[in-house]
Amino acid sequence: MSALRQMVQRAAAQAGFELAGIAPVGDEALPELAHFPAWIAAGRAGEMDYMQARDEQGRLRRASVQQAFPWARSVIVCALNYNAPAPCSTEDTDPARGWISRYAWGQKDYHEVVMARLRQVEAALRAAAGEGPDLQTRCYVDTGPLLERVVAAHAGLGWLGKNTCLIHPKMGSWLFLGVILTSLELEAGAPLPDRCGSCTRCLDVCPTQAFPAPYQLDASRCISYLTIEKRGEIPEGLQAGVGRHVFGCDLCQEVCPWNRKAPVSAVPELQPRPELVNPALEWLAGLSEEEFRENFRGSAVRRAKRSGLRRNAVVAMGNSGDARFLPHLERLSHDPDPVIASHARRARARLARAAADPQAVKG
Ligand code: B12
Repeated sequence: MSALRQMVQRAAAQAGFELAGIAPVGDEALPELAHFPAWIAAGRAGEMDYMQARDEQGRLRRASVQQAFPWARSVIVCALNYNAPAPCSTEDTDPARGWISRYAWGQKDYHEVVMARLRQVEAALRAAAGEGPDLQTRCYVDTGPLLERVVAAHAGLGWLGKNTCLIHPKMGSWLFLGVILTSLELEAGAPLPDRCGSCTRCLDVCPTQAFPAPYQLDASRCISYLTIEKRGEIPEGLQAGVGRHVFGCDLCQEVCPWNRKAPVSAVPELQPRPELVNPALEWLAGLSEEEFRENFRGSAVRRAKRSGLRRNAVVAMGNSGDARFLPHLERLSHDPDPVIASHARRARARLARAAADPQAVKG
């Protein structure tokens, strides 16, 4: 058992993962999953319907790894560092530019980058375990019906922080996770202690008050959800809070003391494309369908679609306090896309108010 465990650790390191561990799959071993049904019932998932998938018995699939994967005995969890040597949105100065989240700056979509490495670990495991007819394995990055951070914590990869992110004492939280479910009973790791202490920086910094309490995120208010997952209108009351975040948001991680000394990633496919770090809002709002396709081919940013990215750039212009955007917003308020047009009208009104009363922008 421990020989296989060591082999998994070695294979993960060879594949380029910084951290790897093994978690059990039983409900009692993963007590945090018990919060999931209440989280769904409270509407925290917003319009992310896939989070509410149920099995034939009507049980939420994500509430139990054991029920979703009855054949599984263990789950291998691997983490890949995506930190980049580039500024944070908290160091922002130029009002004409917005912020794409750090995780999407890379040359390639992280799903592919992590999955390719997981497959290497899976192949090594299958070879070492002896390919029997009963051996089952399944790899996921994001898309499986399981809470990757919960299993990562129980594999000993870090603790679940007050911002709900997995935090490692040396690596911080700029980590992608990937999992390999297996029918093999492997020796599990032990969880690390919670080191958030009395710190509340992540909770206090959130401009949309997305944390109803420490360790809980109301995803329906999270800027990441509003700018990536939410289609159509961003609720009017949250538009100002989105600031100049045009794809995802890193604020609750940028202020985390555990990220101060986080090492930089050496993964070639995750090195930042300079044009995606703090991009010009005018560029994003003006992207044609073809330019969007060309610029974001193979990039995680594609998920927002052109319409979503332009909508977000328009909202950001309205929050910029930069009166030079007024004529752009006037033009965009007649855009053929009704979502762009309605957001541009509101953004223009916000910006005009701010231009008339600059003090209001600061508040
Ligand atoms: C849906 C999703 C989102 C949603 C919802 C996020 C969320 N917190 O749930 C949105 C779009 C908002 C989002 C945002 C981000 N995401 Co995301 N996301 C996911 C996804 C696909 C599912 C997450 C999930 O199941 N959430 C369900 C809720 C219930 O989980 P939770 O909030 O962690 O809840 C736990 C605790 O809060 C606690 N809890 C909940 N209620 C209560 C109540 C009480 C009383 C208590 C004590 C505790 C408690 O227990 C819960 C577990 O049951 C995962 C991949 C996966 N399959 O796991 C990636 C994932 C979590 N995301 C990831 C990333 C990188 C991000 C962003 C950083 C991207 C960005 N910069 O914009 C942000 C971070 C925002 C944040 N603070 O979480 C990484 C996280 C890596 C890490 N180090 O933690 C993952 C693992 C993807 C990956 N493969 O790497 N994401």
